[in-house]
Amino acid sequence: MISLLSVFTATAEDGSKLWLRYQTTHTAKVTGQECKAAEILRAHYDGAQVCLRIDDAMPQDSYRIEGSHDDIIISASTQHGLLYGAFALLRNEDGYSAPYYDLRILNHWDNLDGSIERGYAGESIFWNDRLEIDHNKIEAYAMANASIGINGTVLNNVNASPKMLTAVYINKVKEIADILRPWGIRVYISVNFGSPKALGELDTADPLNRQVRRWWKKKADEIYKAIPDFGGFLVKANSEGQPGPFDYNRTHADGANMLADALKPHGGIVMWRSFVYGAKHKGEDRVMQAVSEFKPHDGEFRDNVILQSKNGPLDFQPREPYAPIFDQMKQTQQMAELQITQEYLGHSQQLVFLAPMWEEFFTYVSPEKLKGIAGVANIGLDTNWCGHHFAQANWYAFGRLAWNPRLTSKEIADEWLTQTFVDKQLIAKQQIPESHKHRAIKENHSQLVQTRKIGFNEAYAALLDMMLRSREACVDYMMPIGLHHIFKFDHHYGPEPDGFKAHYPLEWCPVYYHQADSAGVGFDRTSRGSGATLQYPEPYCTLYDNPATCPEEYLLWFHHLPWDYKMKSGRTLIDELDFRYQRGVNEVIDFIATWQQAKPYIDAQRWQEVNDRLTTQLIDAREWQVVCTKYFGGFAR
Ligand code: GCW
Repeated sequence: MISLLSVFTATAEDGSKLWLRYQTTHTAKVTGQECKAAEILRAHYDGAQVCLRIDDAMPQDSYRIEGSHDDIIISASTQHGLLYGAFALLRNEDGYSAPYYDLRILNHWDNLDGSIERGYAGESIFWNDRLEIDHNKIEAYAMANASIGINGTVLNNVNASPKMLTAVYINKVKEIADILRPWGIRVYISVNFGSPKALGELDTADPLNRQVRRWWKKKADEIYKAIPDFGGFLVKANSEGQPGPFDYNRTHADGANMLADALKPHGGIVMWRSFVYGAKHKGEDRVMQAVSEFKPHDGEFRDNVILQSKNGPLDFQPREPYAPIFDQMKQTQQMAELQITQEYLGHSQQLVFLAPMWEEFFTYVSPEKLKGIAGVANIGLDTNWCGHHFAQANWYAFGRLAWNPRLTSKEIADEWLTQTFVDKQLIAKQQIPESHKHRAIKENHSQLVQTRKIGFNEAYAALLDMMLRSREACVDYMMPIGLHHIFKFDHHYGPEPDGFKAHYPLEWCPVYYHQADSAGVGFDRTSRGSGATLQYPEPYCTLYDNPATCPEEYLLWFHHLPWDYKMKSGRTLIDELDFRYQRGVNEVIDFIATWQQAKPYIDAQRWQEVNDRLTTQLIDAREWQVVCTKYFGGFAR
């Protein structure tokens, strides 16, 4: 009898392998195309033979897997398609698959000194003061991305150093590009709009100035000479102090188009961010400013410009309504920017699976509206890459959703959990017959019931459930019923509902966002208030404008309501707030119990590390609850 404990409890693991915990088999004879896919399958596929075939007629990056376990054919039009097929085969998938988006891009907010803005998993894997590139690390990074279909990466922070465009750094970008290329990953960089001036080469960065235009063209030529398949630029302009076209009384379109013209001959693109506030429409409700600023320029952008907007109109809060800019820009190509790193969702201390949030976004913004997806990475030099073992699931989920935005959170969580925490391959290798397997699980289950209460299947189901509930739990214990941005300045970890204007600018100020007073709480964004509801098309405009029809999860985002306002539950608003804060805390307690019960099935190191963080998460959740219920209760009671 094979002990299931030894099957499921792998030897010490530190998370460094991510979801790629393949056995090394060397059993498969792999014929056809010699490429990365062949190497991977030769090392890790446990069937007898695989043929890799190029079929020019197939769409870019798509693949088809046919045949039986021991005699597989993978077809694709390129080696990258074959690679995606190889990883799919290792996930036990078959059939045809094609990516929904051509642009599946990670954004690294990595600074050239190695620090990472909003990074919670150590220093940058790309940059350090020594300018040393760790080839093995980058190769492992490439493989992980390729395994989930990510095909582009922006190597530096959107708050970009002009130095990125100097010869030294362009050379480094080339070095990284050369490592990533065989894995189907293109490099992009963030550029500082003021670079020609900041580098002391010109005395202006005016996008309509001829010398400036020539400077960017020459820069693009220089980059493409080193990196022929370079992807293009990502730009944060006239936002949070970054330079931009406004500095010269020009428009976003003037700025973006100048860069687009420089890249166009080489096939490059410009991803121009719409995350702007306080520059032109100072004083206007911050969530409305992107539309105010960009809508007048709809239709003015070149065809190689893509407007990149965050999923919500504010800033990556645990819950926001979708950003109406996705509806408003009708003649401009758009991308969504999701934040994988958990800036506002507990950093790498809290277990929060983000796929449900992104799934929610796609129910409002139809995937067809977008040209591509960008995700702000949560990757650093930490051994387990992401700080929290479960934060790896967010990187995974991002890639899978960029490949197929119709996948459900549950499907993704299931895939990830199986690959990351369960040793199915080991079971298969030991060839336990299906019937035997069930018996083994059952016998073991009854044994474990006495000591650990639940069997593997139940533990697995509970872990899956924990992942799927974790985002809603976070919303509950941080900011339920549409509350937002009541974080501590400036690290955004922990509550500060009394944070007020004297401390920092209005647009970052908790009291500005919740507007609590003795009369009630919430931000009036209705047609009678700031008018933000008017930026939404029907049916949302009408739905959101009326508290009776506004979904309760967005209620205080759009409405200022009295403390005794009657909620659907029958509770008053203040009681409902208390109820939800408590519910959030209860969920974390439940996650801890789930993790305890799953202990027999999880390797020791990862179990302990996750357990430590769950303990922190509970302390944090309680802090949110205590601070916020006390603060709001002070007005209400
Ligand atoms: O979410 C905010 C962050 C900043 C970030 C900015 C942005 C890179 O607090 O750290 O800067 O958004 O998205 O540009």
